[in-house]
Amino acid sequence: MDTTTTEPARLAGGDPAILDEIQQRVLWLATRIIDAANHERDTGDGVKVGGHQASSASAVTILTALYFAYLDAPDRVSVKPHASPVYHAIQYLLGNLDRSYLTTLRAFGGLQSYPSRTKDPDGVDFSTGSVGLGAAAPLFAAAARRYVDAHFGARPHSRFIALIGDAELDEGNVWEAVADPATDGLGNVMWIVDVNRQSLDRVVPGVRIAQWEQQFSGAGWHVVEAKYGRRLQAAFASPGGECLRDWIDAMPNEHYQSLFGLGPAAVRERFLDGAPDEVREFCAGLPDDELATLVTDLAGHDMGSLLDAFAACDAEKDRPSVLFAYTIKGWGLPIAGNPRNHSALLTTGQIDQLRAQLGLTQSTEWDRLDPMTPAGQWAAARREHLARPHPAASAGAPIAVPDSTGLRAARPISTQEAFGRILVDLSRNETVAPYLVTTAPDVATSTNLAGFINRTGVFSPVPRRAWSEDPVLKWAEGPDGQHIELGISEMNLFLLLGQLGLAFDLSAQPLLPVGTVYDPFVLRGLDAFIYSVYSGARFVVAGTPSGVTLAPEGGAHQSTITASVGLELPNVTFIEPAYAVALDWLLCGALQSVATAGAPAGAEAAESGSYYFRLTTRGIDQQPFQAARDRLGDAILRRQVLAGGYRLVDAADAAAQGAPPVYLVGCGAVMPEVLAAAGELADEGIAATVVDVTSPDRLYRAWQRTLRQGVRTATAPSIAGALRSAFADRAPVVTVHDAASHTMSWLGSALGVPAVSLGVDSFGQSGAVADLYRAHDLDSGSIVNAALAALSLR
Ligand SMILES: Cc1ncc(C[n+]2csc(CCOP(=O)(O)OP(=O)(O)O)c2C)c(N)n1
Ligand SMILES: [Mg+2]
Repeated sequence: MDTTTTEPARLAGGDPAILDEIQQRVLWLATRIIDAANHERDTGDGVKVGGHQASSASAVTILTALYFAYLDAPDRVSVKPHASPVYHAIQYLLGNLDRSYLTTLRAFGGLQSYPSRTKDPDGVDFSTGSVGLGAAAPLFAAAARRYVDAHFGARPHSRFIALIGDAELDEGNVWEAVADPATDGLGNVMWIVDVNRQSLDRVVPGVRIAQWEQQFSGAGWHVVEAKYGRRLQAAFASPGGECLRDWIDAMPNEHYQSLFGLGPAAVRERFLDGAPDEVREFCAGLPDDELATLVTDLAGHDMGSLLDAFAACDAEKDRPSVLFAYTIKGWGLPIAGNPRNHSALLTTGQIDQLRAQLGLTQSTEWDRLDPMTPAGQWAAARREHLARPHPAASAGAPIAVPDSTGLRAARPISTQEAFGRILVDLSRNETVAPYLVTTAPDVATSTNLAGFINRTGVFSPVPRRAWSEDPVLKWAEGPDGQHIELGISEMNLFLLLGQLGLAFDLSAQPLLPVGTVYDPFVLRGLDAFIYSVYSGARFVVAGTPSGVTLAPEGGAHQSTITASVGLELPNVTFIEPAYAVALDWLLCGALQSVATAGAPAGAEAAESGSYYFRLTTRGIDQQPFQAARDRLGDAILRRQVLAGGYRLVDAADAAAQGAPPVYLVGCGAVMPEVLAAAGELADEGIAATVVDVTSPDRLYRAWQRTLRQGVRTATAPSIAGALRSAFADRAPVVTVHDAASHTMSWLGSALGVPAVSLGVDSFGQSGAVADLYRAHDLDSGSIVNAALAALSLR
């Protein structure tokens, strides 16, 4: 393990005194931004505003060193969630944030509590908030960059940096990311751990830190420590000083941490509590205040030590680096080191004192650094150094994705199989193929990506020899490969998809990322899924196989609530087609939308998010879809399929002749049972129209749009167009879905008719499809009974 040197700091052009002046101002502004949010804004609701002065303070030196002495324009940084005020203070001092924002932390339309790519005004590289994810995001962004460089030519060199809290290392997703071979060897990655030895509730036990360092080393990372500041290092090196290091190293974090809240005399007493005689002797010659300053001199607040450590990380070219920078939570503030300081706020009196201490007044407190001073000039120089072109300026013309691949499906086929065939077809399309990149957490073959992989190969930064010939799967690995294989981590899947889906911005290269995952395990990666789409990433994910239709696999592998998740997740369009050609149209449409990522306003697709396809392995007869095609024609049918639903069987004639009408509304794999039920009902003189819902999400959104429009303008809402074209008349509905019945139960309200919703509301078990459908009332007999029930509710 490396330890930073005691050599004089190399400040990359920044003068130590200037950098210190700047960091004092950063500390002030970050602290005051939170203070103003809490003490000067009347929200009128009595809810505490909050903000994290102590967490921010511990990161001030590190972030000042990064932005004012280290970063280059192409570098990208993830800032730990609770240091967002520090980030904004720095952007303000660099001239990238208007002064008016400084009093808007946590206000509507103002600075977000945690750094947000999509909501903050000052160019956040990575959103953070859910701890652990902000650490992994730059690592996967670097993996995405490596892929882009290999396929499209090298971009300007970027370093991908994460500043993370020490307690973030408790999150499992961090270790999943570190351990995956897809992130191996990324020498342009540096994680900086803000080791303030405190989490939210407690002082982090010292043993954790040693263990974390070993885990990084074991995963092949370069580990650096910036632990002791130069004062302490000098003391250690002085005659008799070695015992001081031993004593501090041996001291439990809880003991060390308790020093910060004390006055100088009390620090001596606490520090020497239990100390060996030689330590007492060494300290005897030091006055109290000097001793207190000395023993709390940590390298994470020593600019020179930090810059040396950054340089040590830079020097390591072929593996990621992690720097453990020891800091003080609440550094420079009266709440320093207090174990309960996570949410503590300075009082107005303490703020007044800090302001005066820094030589500021109420009329100068929000000022930028005076441009006539060396610090002001340095900030201006750094602003220029860090300026980068707007991403749209570097993006080329959007990728031209066709409306369909012309997929033919004569025999029964499942949506999963069709999905594989569509991707293979697109891999033959010269305008689309270069941009397609697939990824999966060890389920590529079982989710039908094998055909695509056979054509495009597996990505590896260097060619790898295949040792066994497989007649079915050609697992050729090299820099041209277009499938990125991950270990079994659904968090990694969604983090990588997210970063591939942000390559249009972070690597100036739009891609068409497509991921696959067993549908039940979408939930295993859900926080990363949410993270990625909240960040504005654009990708397609297929959850397959899904539902109890995966009958023999039993309850542990059968998804139920994923359709609701897909429907409800913002920035995601949820799609669950039953038929192969519908999937073809929908998947091409989704990729067309993803392809517009980063396009200038106006050229963007109507939906500016990601796509979640829920698919199955149940082969179903395609003839009914062909009949609908013949009846409606491709132009109309395609429009309705894309809008969310169409009439697969139209019983309007029977209804016109007096048969009582009912709608059987199916989604996905259950369509054969729905069609059979319609047939049985027709035999009993009931006009059962079958609607195939291809996207409950799009129908729901269309409905909500008209409702909200009505609410906002205080006018009577109309029925949404997408619903009107699928449901021509008012008639009771039965919804049938291999997913929680709740997913489509709103249709009754949307149409203003009685509704009976069939779906899977309990855990499944192993069996045949027919067994499972019977057990969950998805068989045709149950659907018929549900239709009769719905008719009786009229
Ligand atoms: C996934 C997740 N769980 C819980 C939280 C609540 N939380 C916010 S900060 C924090 C402690 C963080 O400690 P650390 O990472 O050491 O940050 P610092 O000491 O720098 O504030 C917790 C538990 C969160 N933001 N995200
Ligand atoms: Mg901490």
